[in-house]
Amino acid sequence: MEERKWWHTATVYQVYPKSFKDSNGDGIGDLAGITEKLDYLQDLGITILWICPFFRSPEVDNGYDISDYMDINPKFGTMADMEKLIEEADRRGISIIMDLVANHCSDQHRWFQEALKGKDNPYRNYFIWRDGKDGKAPNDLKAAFSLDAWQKDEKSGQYYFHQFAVEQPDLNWANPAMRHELYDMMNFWIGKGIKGFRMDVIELIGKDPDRKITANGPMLHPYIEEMARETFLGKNLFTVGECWNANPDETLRYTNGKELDMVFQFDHLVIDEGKNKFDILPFDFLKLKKTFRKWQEIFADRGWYALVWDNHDLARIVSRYGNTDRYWKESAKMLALTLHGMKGTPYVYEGEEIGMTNMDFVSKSQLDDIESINFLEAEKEKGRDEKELLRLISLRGRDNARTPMQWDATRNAGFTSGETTWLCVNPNYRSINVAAEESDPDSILCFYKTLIHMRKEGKYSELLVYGRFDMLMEDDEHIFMYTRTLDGRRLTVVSNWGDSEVEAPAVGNDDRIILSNYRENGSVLKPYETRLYANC
Ligand code: TEU
Ligand code: CA
Repeated sequence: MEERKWWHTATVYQVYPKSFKDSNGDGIGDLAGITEKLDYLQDLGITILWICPFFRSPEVDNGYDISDYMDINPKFGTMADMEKLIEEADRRGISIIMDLVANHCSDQHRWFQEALKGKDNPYRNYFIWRDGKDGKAPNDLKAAFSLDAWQKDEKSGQYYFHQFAVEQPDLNWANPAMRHELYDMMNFWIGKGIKGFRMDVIELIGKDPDRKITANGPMLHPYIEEMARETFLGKNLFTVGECWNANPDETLRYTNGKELDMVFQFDHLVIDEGKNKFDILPFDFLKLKKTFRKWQEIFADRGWYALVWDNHDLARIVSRYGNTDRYWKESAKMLALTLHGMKGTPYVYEGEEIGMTNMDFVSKSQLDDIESINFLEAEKEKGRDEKELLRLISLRGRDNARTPMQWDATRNAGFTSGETTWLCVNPNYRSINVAAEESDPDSILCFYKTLIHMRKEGKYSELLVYGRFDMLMEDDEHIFMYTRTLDGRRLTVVSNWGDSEVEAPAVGNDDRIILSNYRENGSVLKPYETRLYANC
């Protein structure tokens, strides 16, 4: 039996502070807004709250470009607001984990401003500088939110390395002074009562740009081990790393006890991606199942898995793998049970629990995200049609996840008392909102609540948390079916992933349905029907 950890029974809720709840009417979500909604989160049953960056930032990448790690973005409030939030969350049994952006900072950070002063500045070596080659960048590495990963500094003539926007210079992890300053910062937050970290693109910190190695670099694990020892290890905190390129070996290394508790990997969320996220391929259901089976098996008895559909970088899952035309509610619940029935720690991204959908962006002025805007501009230059590009952005752009949380049917979805919001509210808030779903026992929200509580406590908790996973009917084109077993007790999840009826597969004689998205369950599975059976 695996060693038990306090977070094994937890479901994590992710908040994007700019979009969750505005407390002062300026149209921007804030920390006091999160505090206002803690009762809602407690009622939902979540026990870990991951809050995206709330630090000082010029917001080129909405807070993932940090200019002061130990200060609060004034738009979000003050340090006193943060302290209050931590305390109030703690009172409700909710542990707050913060986003650690350790691969890069903002070009407005004091370290970078100092570094720009010249080659002799003590902070120069906090970043990665190289001379150009024949008047060009040192090599052809590319960045995520701009073309080249090297940016020339006219004053010194040297280039600095950045894997994201030009305004997000990469930190130089080879410099121990820089590393220890980051550790001090982490310990500062641990001292404030933070219970752990979600580590942004942590897989990139071991980079070796001269050899064109970015993810999974040679020094990656030594750095993480050192960071763990210097900060969170042995303090009963919770850590999760963001690792787009994690393979099984890497992942087991991350979770070997000396590094992180778990990592996010996204294989099941890129199966319909071609060259990049806006190059959309047909959805391959069999590949999806195979991917889940593979990762569930890897973590069968070591390490731990993060179960995730949605986050602030992804389009809304019900719009992607569900069906928002005719089976919005059914498919949202089906997706929820399919994921939450598996082994690992489930993550719920704000609004996922009420079935929030993608937005239909029809003009560039509605967009905020640097990734989408840069994509739109670059592709337009190549002669592509703006309408078509906006269609792709509406399907996959990050702003889909960032439209304000839909609390009720009043103006601006009850997100703000103000007239305007920093990003448009999805017009479907009149029907899709928390208030409507709270008063409806058949809602997506209530379904999520049931799943979260079932994992946390009660009769099926242990089975859901520790039960062995076995995929069934892996070659079936419509049905996602698996069992979780422990000491002869068994749960079976059966989901129909299509909009037509299919024959319901046979289950064990003692199995009875304990949860479903249809009131009546017969010998066929209705469109998007999902069932949870138990033999105990
Ligand atoms: O995202 C990691 C990352 O690699 C992104 O480029 C991701 O691939 C992209 O958003 C998918 O469309 C993290 C954060 O989650 C993201 O919000 C930040 O913009 C990024 O790091 C830079 O800090
Ligand atoms: Ca505000």
